[in-house]
Amino acid sequence: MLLALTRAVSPSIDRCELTHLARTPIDYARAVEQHAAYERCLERLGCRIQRLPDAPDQPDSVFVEDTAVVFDDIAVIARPGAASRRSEIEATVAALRPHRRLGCIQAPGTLDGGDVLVTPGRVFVGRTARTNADGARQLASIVAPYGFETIEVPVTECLHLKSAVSCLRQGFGWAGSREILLINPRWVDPGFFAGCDLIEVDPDEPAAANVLRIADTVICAEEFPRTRARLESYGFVTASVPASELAKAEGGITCCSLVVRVSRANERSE
Ligand code: CIR
Repeated sequence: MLLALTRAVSPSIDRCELTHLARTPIDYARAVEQHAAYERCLERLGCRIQRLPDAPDQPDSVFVEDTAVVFDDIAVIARPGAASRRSEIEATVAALRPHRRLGCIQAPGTLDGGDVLVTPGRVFVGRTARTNADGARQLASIVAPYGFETIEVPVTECLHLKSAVSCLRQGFGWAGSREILLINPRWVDPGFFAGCDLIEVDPDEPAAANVLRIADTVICAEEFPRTRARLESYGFVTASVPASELAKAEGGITCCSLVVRVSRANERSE
């Protein structure tokens, strides 16, 4: 069973952190509607939604992805690079504790979940304004015992690594078990992903690389139809959700959930 942790859009979203975008007005009601459509899409694809408690005073709290990285055997609680976001982790700790052993990134390390791309056996960590060398090193040592090699990837043109590259398929690619990634090669150097098959976003849709794979379906932002059509031409099953309002807060499709594979035993004990 897949559990998707989500969190309501905060009414203070207009005070969100911004790094690469200029501040433009966010239509709160529309953002709430779009977020509800996102949750419905996750449900349709088989996820059970668990909403974390509302956090009206935490402008960026809808972007739960940044608060943790979930593996099959452990979850790593992040230490967000933006100080304004650090208190968001408490709700994530409480929600993940029943399902995973927890590791934690400690000061002076910083790490945002949006900077971590997990593939079988390899974890790519974006080195950004949010994730520092110490945070990346701590993550590497927490996950090494579980068989993961960690690869640091410099990212400069966008907020997070996963703004520039995300997973389309894990483990069962076109050539045996190669990974297939969706990438904007202008935002991150494809050379770091040797051994993976890469599909590029449409050049007119630079922000389209952030997609979320649930089971066999790739959820894309409605605003990027060309990249979605490109994925379908490669045989991917896709779904789309409107994501224009949260994009003004520099959020994408992966950012609004933390997906946790939950065992039936845990399901019963909840
Ligand atoms: C921030 O700057 O932290 C938020 N305004 C956007 C975070 C988006 N999260 C993500 O890409 N994982």
